[in-house]
Amino acid sequence: MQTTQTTQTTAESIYGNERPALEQACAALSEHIAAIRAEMTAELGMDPVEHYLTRIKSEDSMREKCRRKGLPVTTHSALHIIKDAIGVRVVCAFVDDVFEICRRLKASGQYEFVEEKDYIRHAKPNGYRSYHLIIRFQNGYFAEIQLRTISMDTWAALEHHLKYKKDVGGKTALIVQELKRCADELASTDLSMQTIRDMILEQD
Ligand code: 0O2
Repeated sequence: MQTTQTTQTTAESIYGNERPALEQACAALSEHIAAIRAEMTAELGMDPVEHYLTRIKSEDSMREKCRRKGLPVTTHSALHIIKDAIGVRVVCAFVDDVFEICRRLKASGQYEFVEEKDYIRHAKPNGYRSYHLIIRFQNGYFAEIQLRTISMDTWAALEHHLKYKKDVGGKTALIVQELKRCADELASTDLSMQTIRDMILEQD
């Protein structure tokens, strides 16, 4: 075991004394996304972001994730092995804006891009769609950025809610199948909405 790792007691923060620095990194990322949003709003004549959220993963969720991954429940695991202590979710009206925000984040050269998961072009088998980026800040902290459309976000929220409803009896297979169908229909609507937006922009 590395000597730098400290075992946390439940009374201590799993983030140890690094929480203020973590919050600073989260705020800096949030400001960067706000700046990209402002740039694109000026260029497009409309705000590409419907809403966005930032969070530091809660103490309980982080501890639970360490255990689930078979990691010691330490500050080192939380900040340097698990990569979503900082989480940002950017929700756009149109799918092209998701990819454009992603492109601008990369072009900024401010972060190392550690991992990228395109669940938009390659949806999960259950229908989940979203674009995930894991970035590393210069100070070594990681953040997960999830970018998605309103439709994708609505589906994910509903699916998350249903996942924790325990008593679905023998209907599980039907629910899974119906959720997948809804995800595919929403994806098709996203494409139609994008086409309509493109037609409107061509008029300008
Ligand atoms: P929370 O509370 O949202 O942070 P890992 O992060 O390594 O444990 P994985 O599967 O490699 O897991 O990462 P992935 O696929 O990038 O997913 C990470 C996050 O995406 C999840 O975070 C969810 O927020 C979201 N997500 C992924 N798949 C689904 C899905 O099928 N349905 C919904 N509703 N959300 C999903 P956490 O840590 O689970 O939770």
